[in-house]
Amino acid sequence: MTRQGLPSLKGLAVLFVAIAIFWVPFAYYYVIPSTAANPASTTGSGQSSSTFQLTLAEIMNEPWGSNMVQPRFFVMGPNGMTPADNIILPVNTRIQLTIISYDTPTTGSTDQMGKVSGTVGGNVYMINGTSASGTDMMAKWGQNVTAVPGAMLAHTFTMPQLGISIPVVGGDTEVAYLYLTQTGTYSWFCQTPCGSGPMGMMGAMSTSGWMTGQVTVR
Ligand SMILES: [Cu+2]
Repeated sequence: MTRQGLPSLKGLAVLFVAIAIFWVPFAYYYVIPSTAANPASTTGSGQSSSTFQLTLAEIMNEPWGSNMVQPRFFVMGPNGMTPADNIILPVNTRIQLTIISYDTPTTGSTDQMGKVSGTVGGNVYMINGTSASGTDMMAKWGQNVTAVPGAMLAHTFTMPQLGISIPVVGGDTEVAYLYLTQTGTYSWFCQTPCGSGPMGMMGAMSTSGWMTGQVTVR
């Protein structure tokens, strides 16, 4: 039995090695594109020192007035969370904009509002799972998108004079790259009707540092 079993074991080993070698080019094919799609690897290629980081946190239920809560954007930086009423950005510099949302979809958002525009590459890298409720709203944990459905949209970070709009999905982190070539002061605002009042355009939507503000490029 033993003498007869040995050749078949050797045959199995040869087959195993052959299968392993067969898969090498395919493994290469699959690993390389997924690594290239990761923004972290593109910033790690010697350009990180010249990349300006802007991180925005978007939270729901911030007290507005005495008896109302509203969603609000904050700038996250070395001084903690500060109001986003006047965001300073450098001209002619690669900007990594990260938006971390702790929120849920806004009723009345449209597919048109969910379109990405004005970013480097025309897309936004979306990472799921930052929500306290842990809602996984998209099929993948990270992917580049050029638009999100209105039904998923919580807010947008839109600078129309610069042609830039980034959809903000509740519970997601978004990473976008910007490159601004003109100085000046521009307005930013959210497009979704996320404020108070019958049209959702009051409260946060009409208060600087909440769902609207200025961006100074210099
Ligand atoms: Cu909003």
